[in-house]
Amino acid sequence: MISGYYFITDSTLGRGGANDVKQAIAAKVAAVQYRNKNFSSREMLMEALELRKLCRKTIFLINDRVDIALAVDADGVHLGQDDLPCRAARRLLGKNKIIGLTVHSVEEAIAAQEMGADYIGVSPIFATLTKADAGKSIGIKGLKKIREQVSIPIVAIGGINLSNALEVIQAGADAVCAISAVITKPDVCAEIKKFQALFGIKERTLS
Ligand code: TZP
Ligand code: MG
Repeated sequence: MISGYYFITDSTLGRGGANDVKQAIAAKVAAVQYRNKNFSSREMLMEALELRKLCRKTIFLINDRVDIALAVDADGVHLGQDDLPCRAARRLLGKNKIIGLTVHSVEEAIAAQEMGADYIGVSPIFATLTKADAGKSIGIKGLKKIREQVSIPIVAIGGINLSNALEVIQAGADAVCAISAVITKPDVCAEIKKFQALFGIKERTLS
C-alpha cells in the first residue's frame, strides 16, 4: 500500500508548498503528507484544500489533524504519540481512511499495529536537525527489531539521505522520507526519483 518515497511538506524549512508537491507527484511518491506546524486552523484548511486538488491520484494525508483531514476529504492522517489516539481517530474517520502512527520503539510499534494503524512511521532512524524534538535515533538495529515484530508497512524517517537509504530499505522499511536531503535541492522531482530508483519504482497510480 505505502511503498517508495513518502513526501512530507515541511513548514520549518519554508518549503513544501504547491510547487514542491507538484514535483513530488511527478516523481510518483507513495504519499504526500501535509504537515504545517505554523499555520492557524483556517490557513491549514485553505492550503490542504489546494493540495488535495493536486493529489487526485496520490495518497494525501494530513499530519496531526483529524478535523482537517475530514474537512478536505483527505485519504487519511498521520498521528504522533501525543495526538488523538488511533482508536479515537478511527471512530471519526471510519475504516476506509488511512491512519499512520509515529513510533519510537518496538513496544509502540506493536501497540500501533494492535490499535489498527495502517502503517507506522519509525522515527528518527538517524540524528536529524529538521525536527527539534525528534528524540533519540533508533538506528538500523532498532528498525530491524521493529520489522521483525510488525507486518504493517513501515515508513522510515529522520536523517535519511541517498548515502544511507538503501541500508534503511534493506533493514525492512517499505517507504522512506528524507526531508532536508530532498527539499534543499534545486530539482526536487529529480532528487526524489533517485530514492525511488532504490526501490525500483518507475510508475505508480493510486488503485
Ligand atoms: N518526523 C520525525 S523526524 C522528522 C519528522 C518530520 C524530520 C526528518 O527530516 P530529515 O531532514 O529527513 O532528517
Ligand atoms: Mg503529530
